[in-house]
Amino acid sequence: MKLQNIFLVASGFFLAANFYTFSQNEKNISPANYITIYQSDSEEQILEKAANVIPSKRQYEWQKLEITGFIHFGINTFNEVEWGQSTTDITKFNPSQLNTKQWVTAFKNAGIKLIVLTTKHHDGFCLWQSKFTDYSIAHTPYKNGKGDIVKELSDACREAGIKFGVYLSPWDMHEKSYGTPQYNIHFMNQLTELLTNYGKIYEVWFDGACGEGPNGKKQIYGWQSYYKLIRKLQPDAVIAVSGPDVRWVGTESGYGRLTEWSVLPAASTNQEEIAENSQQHLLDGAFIPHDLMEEDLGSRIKIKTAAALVWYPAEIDVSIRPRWFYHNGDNDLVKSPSELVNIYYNSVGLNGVLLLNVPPDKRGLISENDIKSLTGMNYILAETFKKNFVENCKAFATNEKKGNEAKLVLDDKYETFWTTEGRINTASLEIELNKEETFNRAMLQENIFIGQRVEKFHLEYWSGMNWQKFAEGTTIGYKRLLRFPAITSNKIKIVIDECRSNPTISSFGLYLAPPEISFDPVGGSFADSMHVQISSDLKHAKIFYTTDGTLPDEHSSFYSGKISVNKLTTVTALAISEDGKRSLPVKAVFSKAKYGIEYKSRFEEKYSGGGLHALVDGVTGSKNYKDGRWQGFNGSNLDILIDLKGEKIVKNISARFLRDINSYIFLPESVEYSISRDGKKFSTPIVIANDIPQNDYAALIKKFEFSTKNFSGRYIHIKAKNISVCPQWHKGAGEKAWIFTDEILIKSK
Ligand code: FUL
Repeated sequence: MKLQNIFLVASGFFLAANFYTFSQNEKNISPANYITIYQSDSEEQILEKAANVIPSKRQYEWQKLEITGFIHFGINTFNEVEWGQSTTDITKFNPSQLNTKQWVTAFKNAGIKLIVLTTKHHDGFCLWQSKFTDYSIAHTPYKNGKGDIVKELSDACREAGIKFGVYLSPWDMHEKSYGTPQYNIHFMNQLTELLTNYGKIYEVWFDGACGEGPNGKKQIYGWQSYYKLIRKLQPDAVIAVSGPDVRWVGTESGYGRLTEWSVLPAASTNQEEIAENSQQHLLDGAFIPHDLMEEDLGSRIKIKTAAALVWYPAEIDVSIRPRWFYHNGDNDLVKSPSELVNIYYNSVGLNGVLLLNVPPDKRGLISENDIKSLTGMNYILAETFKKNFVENCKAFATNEKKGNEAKLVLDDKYETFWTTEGRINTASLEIELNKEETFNRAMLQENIFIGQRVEKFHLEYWSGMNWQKFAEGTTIGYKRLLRFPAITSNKIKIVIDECRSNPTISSFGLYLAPPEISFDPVGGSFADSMHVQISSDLKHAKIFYTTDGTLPDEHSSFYSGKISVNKLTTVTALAISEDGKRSLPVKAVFSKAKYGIEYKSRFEEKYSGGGLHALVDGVTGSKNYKDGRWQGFNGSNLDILIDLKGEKIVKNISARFLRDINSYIFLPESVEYSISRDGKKFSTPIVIANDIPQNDYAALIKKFEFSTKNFSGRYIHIKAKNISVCPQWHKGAGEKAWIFTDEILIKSK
């Protein structure tokens, strides 16, 4: 049977029945979205069944999007909170420059193909003109109560050719009927508004979160009715997270599993129940598996004991900022382009779909830092994947099936694929490149129309003398991306080491990413002078740099060896590879110490802040503890001695500390200053106690400062008292607390 036929059969089949069971004695397993396992099935039969579970058409269309966008926007944006309250005053909602076209452009330029909007978050505030509540945009100053952001965004998406999806929080703190059967009607009414008034909807996102405490309201959600309604009104929409089509990957870090199966055991182990509900199972939750945070969801061990198997792929949701909603204090904490690229490799590159949240600010715009990171990410990915070195090369397989030859892996078409004759579970395919090429990224795709099958594979290159392994992995699924140090060769081999049935490989690619720059040291402080080394991961890339803060290009100084710096210097470097690809420019700051410093307590190497002179070099950090300027003390105090290099009258002194309790970084309890002429006899310490709350999640920098007239001497002893362990109310209760400091500022004469 030809592939297209299989897909038509498969998709038609889903539309018709959504479900298929086959008789116990049937040999050829028909592909289906859900396959029952019988107690009499042998392990081999179970594997064959697993290999034939396939996505529904809507699941497949969704998977192909690869990167999707999330927008958290609402009354929380204006109060700078993550979860509002049932009584939050909504009249503060008044974005002054709201422009959904700007949002869509920012997402589209980043390669994002679908946008999901928080139409109603847990606080119950609705971004559209809902007839079923007053707690909506209609009762805010925005456009004199005439605004409708669901409309504005869905229109902007349509115009830009971007798909649109809705997040509607099942948990509703404000709605009076919440906790009663009446709420299900209310929820369905709201769902109906969203699914009928705004054009085509491609994703409905049901959050599982509910913060009602032990005495809170308990809602029995009418999931099946919700699902039925969605299928009726928007049959192409996937239902995500608390829904049957798309599963939460289990973390909010942006990183999926190294082994990510889209074929999972269905939760119910009661065969009669499954049989009885055979037409219903996708609607009644029988599909929802166990603990989604578990590392292993779909291995052979897991499927062996399953009652049924279902296609249930992973979505990886993560925010470009530390939090889902916009907070002013997070502006320095926007993930960098390279952090986003890492997320891409660990989500899309691990058989998942990335759902990247970029929250608009109070103006109603996506802010500059976020756009810069998105643009940087897109630049790196577009440059990396623009040329596939194996396209139209020659391929030979150890075994190939007529109509599904090895060469189809290289034709840049997802639907065509290579497979073997018979159900074998190891095979290999050799590719002869047109000439020797240098590459450091690889991409593999399985044809998920047929199923997800590969359990283990590796890649080899021909060294001129023998085959050398250079990359390996477990599952492939829709897409697997691999990164490795650059290799130059003219022949490579894909080896499928273990497979659940005959492998079906759709596509393979080899690419060269733009060069990456590294500094040694990465930046930092020195006493007199310092040597700086710059390198690129690509051997033959040329490096250019500036030392005046401007952006380098190919006309800037050519880097030919170590640079020596003896004053505060910003070095910005750019690498250009042999094939003309440019790195993003990378900056490093080198600073000269103003005073001497001696440590009596030790900072952690990982957070050295730029070394032994960092606290007295005049350079401060941002609110991002990872910016290389912060020195971290884990569980211990900061205890230092500063040498002013001569007797001085100190008029003002302060030490800067960071609070970022998300990262276990607390302000010190107090900071003590004492002074001495000879470094032996010190004045009675002046103690500056912390006077601001620790239990606030917004990152903040605080100066522990004092001014005086009679503080003179040469040596200053500074001691900052760590709270030592995270407090009881904190998620890290009992674990070591950090203090982070970046600078001691001294005014003297
Ligand atoms: C969670 C919610 O509680 C957060 O506020 C956010 O919306 C995130 C995507 O899902 O469960």
